[in-house]
Amino acid sequence: MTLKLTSAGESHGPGLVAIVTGLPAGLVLDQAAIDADLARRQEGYGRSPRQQLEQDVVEVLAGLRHGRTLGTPLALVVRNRDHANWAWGMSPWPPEGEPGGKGSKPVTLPRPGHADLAGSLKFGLADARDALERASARQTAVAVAAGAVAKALLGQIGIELEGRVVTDELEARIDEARAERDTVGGVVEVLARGVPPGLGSYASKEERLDARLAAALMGIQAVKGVEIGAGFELADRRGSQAHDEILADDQGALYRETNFAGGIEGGVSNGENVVVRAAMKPLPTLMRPLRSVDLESGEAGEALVERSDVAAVEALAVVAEAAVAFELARAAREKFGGDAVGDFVAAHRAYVERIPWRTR
Ligand code: EPS
Repeated sequence: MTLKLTSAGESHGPGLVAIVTGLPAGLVLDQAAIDADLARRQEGYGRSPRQQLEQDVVEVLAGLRHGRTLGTPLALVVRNRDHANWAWGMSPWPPEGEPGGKGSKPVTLPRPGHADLAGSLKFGLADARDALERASARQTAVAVAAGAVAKALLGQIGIELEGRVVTDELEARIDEARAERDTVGGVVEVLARGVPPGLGSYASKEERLDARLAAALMGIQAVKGVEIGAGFELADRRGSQAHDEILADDQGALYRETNFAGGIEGGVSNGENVVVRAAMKPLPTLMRPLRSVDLESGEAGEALVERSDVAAVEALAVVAEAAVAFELARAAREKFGGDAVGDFVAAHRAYVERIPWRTR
């Protein structure tokens, strides 16, 4: 039993789609809670005017009846309001004749740092818009909706998540960058409480929880670095200062006083809070563009300039939270199984009752 997310959708196309398979039946989903996460993702400082245009809401097309999952594929849609402004340029079936409108002019000056060049070369595209539209972080809207579903499932077994920005004085950095027509990145952290020991496995690299969380975070647009627990800092410490001593309370429950491991040892959760960080590079659409080469003419030029964010670090905190939630939910489905949510919860309870662990 595993959880899977498949998504589709372009930034300025009609909408974004996600299909989540492997959910148990009977899980109560609250549309308002999903929409609240979609709104959180849009709220951050430094976002593009696009965020005033979009007021993301989830539509459920399948897999839910009377607010409860059916144990069948759950189909989610988040529509792109901005599509109306790009209709011809992004229409799947443009009208007869020469297509016109916003987005129809080919993009031939790739932005360093975006998928424009690599995507054009890979797929043999004459118009980099065919690459950048899917590569866009707009896709994270529907990933956040799927993450909210995963959080509902995790909530059933007492796991809670919190994503936050780590970078200090972000707003001031954003203001400075905006004034200089530049962009900034930053670091976010996700903390998961109540994760029982035993999620993930060292049996293979694909099963390691740390590898899976790293892949989930690296899979988010603009993420260039991931660390678990004390991460890179551990490389400079002595072993005696880097590992978390194992202690038992008077009930015999095991605990740690430190959590340098970020809740994962040997690729398996150890019962402490799971703590992961992701570093986001500065966004690649610059109002004062970097040098580029026109892929049509071969002439030197300046990269594409179009409406974009100055920073999306606060959004990343929400997106990373969703990604970690989905991966933890996937690992929990593998461990506790169950066709009905009650079976899943009962398997978790039976397990945690027989191990010497107390919820953090
Ligand atoms: C993005 C470019 C911007 C961002 C977009 C990601 O879009 P636009 O060019 O339409 O202003 O706003 O992110 C979103 C739309 C979103 O909802 O997060 C990019 O190139 O990756």
